Amino acid sequence: MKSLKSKYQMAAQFCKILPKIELHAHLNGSLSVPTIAKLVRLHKQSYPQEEVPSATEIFNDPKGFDDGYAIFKCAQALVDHPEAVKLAARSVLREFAEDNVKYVELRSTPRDCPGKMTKREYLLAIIEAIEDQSDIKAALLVSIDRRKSVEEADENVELALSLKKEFPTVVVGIDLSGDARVNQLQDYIGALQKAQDQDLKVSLHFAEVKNDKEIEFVLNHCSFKPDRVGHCTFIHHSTAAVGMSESIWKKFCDWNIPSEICLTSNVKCRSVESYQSHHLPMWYKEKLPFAICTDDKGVFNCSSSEEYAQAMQLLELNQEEMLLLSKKSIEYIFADDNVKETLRSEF
Ligand code: 6MZ
Repeated sequence: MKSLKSKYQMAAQFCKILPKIELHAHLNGSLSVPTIAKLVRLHKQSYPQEEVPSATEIFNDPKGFDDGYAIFKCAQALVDHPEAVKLAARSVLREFAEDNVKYVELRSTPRDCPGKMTKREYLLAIIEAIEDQSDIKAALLVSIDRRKSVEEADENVELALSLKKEFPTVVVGIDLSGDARVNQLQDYIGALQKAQDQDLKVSLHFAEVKNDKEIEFVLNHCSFKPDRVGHCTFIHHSTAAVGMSESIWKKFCDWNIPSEICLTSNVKCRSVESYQSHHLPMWYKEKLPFAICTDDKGVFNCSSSEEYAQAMQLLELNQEEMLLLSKKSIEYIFADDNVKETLRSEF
C-alpha cells in the first residue's frame, strides 16, 4: 500500500507535466517570493521616501480571510505604478507558463494611485505584459471589489468595455470579488448585467462564505446568469449547514454553470476544514462543470500543478482521467473559439 504522501508526490509529478488551464488567478494574490523581492527593490528605487511593507507582514502564512486580506493590501502597496504592475504581471505569466499552464485568465482590480497611475494605466500595464509575451496564452478579467461602491463598479465596467474595444482578444470579462463578508452582491448585479449585455463574460465569487440570501437571490434571478462562479463552498446542503435546502442544490445543479474550484485557498481561509472534506467530490459525482484553479498562488503558497494534484488525489483519478479533466476546462474559458480550438489541439 502506498502512503498518502507518496501517492500525492506521484500525482504532483504527473500534474507538473500535464497541460493545464488556469481560470481564477488574482494578480496581486499570485506574486511569488522572488517577484515580491523584485517589487520591493523597484519600489525602494522609484519611491525611496516611502516605506515598504515588512517581510513578516507580507510573507505571513494566512490562517483565515483576515490574514489573506492583510497580505493583499501589502502586495497592492508595492504594485502602485505602471512599471511595477508590468513586472508583477510578467512574472506571474512566466511562472504559470513554467508550471505548464497553457492558458491563463488573470483578474485584477484597477487602482487609481494619485500621482502614480490611473485605473486605465493600471489595466494598460497588464494588457501590455500579456501582449508582450509568447510563453502562454492569456486574457484579462477586470475585477470589481465588493468592498467598494456601486459607482466604482460601474466605473470599472465602463473602463473594461472601452478597453475591450481596443484589445478585444485580451479583455474578455468582469469578475466580482473582494471580501464576501462585506456589502451585498445583489447591489452589483446591475453593473454585471451591463457588462454581459455588451459581450463581456462575467465570473462571480459565489457562496465563498455562508450567505443564503445572496445565494438564493442569484439562483432565482430572472434575467442575470453569470458565465462562471468561483468557490461555491456553501451551496450543497451538507456544506451549507443549517437552513440551506436541498432544492437550492438542485437548482444549482440545473444551472450547470462552470465552477472555479480553489482547494488550497478554501483550506487556508478555513471555509473548509481540510482537503478531504472539500466539496469538489460532490461536483464530480453530479458531473457538474468545473475547473481547478489557484486563486492566489502567492498568498496561499501553491501552484497549478499542486492544485491539480490535490484534486487528482481527492477524486482518486488516474492519469487519463486527469488529462480529460484538464482538457474539459478549455470549454469554460472566456476567450473565443479560435483560442479554444488551438488549445484543444495542444492538449
Ligand atoms: C474574494 C479575493 C480573493 O485584484 O489586486 N481576492 N476576493 N475571495 C478571495 N479568496 C481568498 N482573493 C483575492 O488582487 C487582490 C484582490 O483580489 C480579490 C480581493 O479583492 C483582493 O484585494 P488584485 O490583483
